[in-house]
Amino acid sequence: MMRIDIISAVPELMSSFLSHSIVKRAINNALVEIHFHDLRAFGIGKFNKIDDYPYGGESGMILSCEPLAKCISSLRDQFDYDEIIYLTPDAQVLKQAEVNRLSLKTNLMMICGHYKGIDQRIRDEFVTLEISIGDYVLSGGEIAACVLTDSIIRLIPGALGDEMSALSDSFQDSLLSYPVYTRPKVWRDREVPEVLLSGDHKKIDAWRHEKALEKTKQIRPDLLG
Ligand code: 6GU
Repeated sequence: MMRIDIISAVPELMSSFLSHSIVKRAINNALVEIHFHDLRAFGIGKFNKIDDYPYGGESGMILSCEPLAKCISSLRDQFDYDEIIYLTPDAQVLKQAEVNRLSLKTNLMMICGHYKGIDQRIRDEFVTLEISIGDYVLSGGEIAACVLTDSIIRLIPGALGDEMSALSDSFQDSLLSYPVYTRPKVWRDREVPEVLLSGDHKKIDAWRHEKALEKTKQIRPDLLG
């Protein structure tokens, strides 16, 4: 069973997203546990303060060391983490290969920061892996933690159900997905490609590979190296 602990100042942003669909089934089938930890509970003083102004000036607030350290330490005392992950735009961009690797782990911790970040010393002291989900800026790490969690959990054996397979996903073989069709055969004069109706699975596989290659060349040539 995998365990994911997510630290955030706004955990309620994630609980709804991570209690539906494939993630919900994985939780119900005891494949994974997700635990949210409200950083505010580790805040300092009468107002449970968790952030402060950056040294050197600049706008925005930075998550302070002590509340994060207390929260991370309390978890680390109880569980042996394979990775302590900080979600941040100033990091390596997440790729499917890394998701595949993380899906084999047992205990993962994820830390969500304000978009201006967390004190560097927390990164130096605790974080073992830093991940960005793309070259754009979000207002916090929570959406990124949902993205990472979803992408990992759907790969746990049993999460997808027998009728689905992650092996045919876009990116799993460095190609974008081929086009797919369902009934009816003709819709607004647009026909389903003949080959898909042929029943010839060798021909269908070849067609799909060709289409995937074509699409990848056109819109993501960087994936072909
Ligand atoms: Cl992980 N966090 C934030 N705040 N923005 C991002 C991101 C993460 N990844 C891409 N943009």
